[in-house]
Amino acid sequence: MTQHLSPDEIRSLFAQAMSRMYRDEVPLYGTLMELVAEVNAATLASDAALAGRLQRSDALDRLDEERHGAIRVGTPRELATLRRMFAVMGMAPVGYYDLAVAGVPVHATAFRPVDAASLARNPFRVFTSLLRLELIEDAALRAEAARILDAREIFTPRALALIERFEQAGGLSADEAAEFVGEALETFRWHSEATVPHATYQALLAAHRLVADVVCFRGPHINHLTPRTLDIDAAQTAMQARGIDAKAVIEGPPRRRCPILLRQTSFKALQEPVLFPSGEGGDAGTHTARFGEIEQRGLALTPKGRALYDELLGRARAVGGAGSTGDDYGTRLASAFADFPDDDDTLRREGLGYYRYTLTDAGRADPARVTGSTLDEAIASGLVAADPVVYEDFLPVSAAGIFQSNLGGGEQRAYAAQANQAAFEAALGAQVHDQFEIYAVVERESLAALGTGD
Ligand code: OOG
Ligand code: NI
Repeated sequence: MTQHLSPDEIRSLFAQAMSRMYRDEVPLYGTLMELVAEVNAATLASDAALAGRLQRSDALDRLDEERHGAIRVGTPRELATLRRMFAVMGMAPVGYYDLAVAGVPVHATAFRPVDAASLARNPFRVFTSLLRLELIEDAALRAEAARILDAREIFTPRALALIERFEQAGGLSADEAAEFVGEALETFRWHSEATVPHATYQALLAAHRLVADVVCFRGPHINHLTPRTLDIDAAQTAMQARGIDAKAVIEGPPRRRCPILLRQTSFKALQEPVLFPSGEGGDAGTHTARFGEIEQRGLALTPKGRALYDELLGRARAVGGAGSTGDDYGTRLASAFADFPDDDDTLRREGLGYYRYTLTDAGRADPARVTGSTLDEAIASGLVAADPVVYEDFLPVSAAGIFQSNLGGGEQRAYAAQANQAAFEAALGAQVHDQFEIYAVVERESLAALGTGD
């Protein structure tokens, strides 16, 4: 019997290979990685409590490896095959994100590891959007886009063969895995030659800039890779100090003592040279799609906490109808979020966030006292530590902000279309996991392992 490499191992190899490729393609991403590593080292050195918490929740070792990427595909077949490709790397679709409400004609999911051990090993995630062709108004253009997409193949024959091999054999050997990583990478590579004449590109660009990005190239080039910082405000300042053209506003919640969910900022997409296959020797132009992003992750919220987050964010964005723009946005955001508790004890006891419980040294030394205490008593007397479960997913409003700031145009539009999770799952060929259930399991299992009296 051949030894199979674990999907976690394959994911790590793939994430490393992807990071190397993107650093070569977009050198500014390398700069961003250096900057984030410096900020993280400084933050850890000055915050022993944070370092201890990350250590307890297995998050310290993974920190330098941690990042997410994003791609956009055009057809159900492409999405369904990606699902099978990501399964080789232990990544499953989690969550449904409707971006049409925010004026971007896609819906999406995040492929990521699901169980705690795999997340601790390497939480690499890929935000994956599917174009909603039906939202292109012009019927002739819509048909042309569909024809172009149907004619392309974004996977190498060898990648497809190795996916089948994985499905049949239940795994890949180390050699097969290495080959798979190289072949899979081809799907995410940038191609500076468009597959359509400049005029077609322009027509699709006019329908929506994102449509041109999805339809006019050989594959769904990775459009950003995002390292995780422990202090996004410091990283944002460092970005500006290095003259990087950062987005004006950090998406997500304001700075808090107890970070919640996800805060993100990015540098603007680059204008890159593209050759269009028209006339003799092609026709030179540019395309704007690829950028860099950094993020800070915090507490995963329960449905109750998330509802409060959505309400407060809505309040901050509604004032003056300015969305996340406008000079006073930071002030509006901070004042709206004054109503969100900002200490772990309250967040935990009000059921706003998920926590992972572990015995402290004192707790391990005195099991009888643990058994004789309720959870709250055990925490109060230092027998049990409650650490925030880290949010591993994305936020639709933030994602829309990231999309908008990186499409290279100032356009704002809205689609009347409804969210359509059923259509997305039909295209995917599977149902997406419910993120809340995943966090709840982590919390429940940690509680069960504790042995407190309640
Ligand atoms: C995806 C944007 C969403 C995030 O971090 O919220 C995203 C895209 O631009 O394709 O990556
Ligand atoms: Ni992103």
